[in-house]
Amino acid sequence: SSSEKTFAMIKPDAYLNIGKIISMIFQAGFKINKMKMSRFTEDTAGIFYGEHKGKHFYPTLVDFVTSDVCVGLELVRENAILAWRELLGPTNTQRAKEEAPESIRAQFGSDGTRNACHGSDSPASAERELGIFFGSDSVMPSTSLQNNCTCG
Ligand code: YYY
Ligand code: MG
Repeated sequence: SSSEKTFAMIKPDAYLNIGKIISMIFQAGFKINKMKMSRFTEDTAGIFYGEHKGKHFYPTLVDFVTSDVCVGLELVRENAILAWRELLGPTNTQRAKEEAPESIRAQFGSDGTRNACHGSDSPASAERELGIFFGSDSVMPSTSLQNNCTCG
């Protein structure tokens, strides 16, 4: 089947482990098509995590994700969305440690909120999240820059 895109994001707690995480990404056969380091404003974090507004953990989540820089990546692979979520492991770090000790969240997360990385959960989420993090073509058309990495 054909290749798929997903949005992956290294959260502020995993910043120091970025090298190891990127190695795992290549090891798993992904191509990194885009990568950008940026800090969320509260407003943009609210849009990004809009589906969680009103939940008990929402304020903690927004505080955390705006606390420092994140590194967003556009990953390309066959079944990229599922494959990246598989590499992430369960949302809760403790559960990840028990059920998937090799996973990114097991190795680099620290609790239920500080869980090292994000991954889109569907093609629609991937499109939406990539648009939020990397911006839209109306400001800087992607054709004005080359994006043709052939490594990895
Ligand atoms: O998609 P995923 O990141 O695995 O989980 P979501 O249910 O979408 O939650 C987004 C984000 O919110 C999660 O990565 C950590 C945080 N969170 C939390 O702090 N407490 C919870 N009980 C559930 C989620
Ligand atoms: Mg989610």
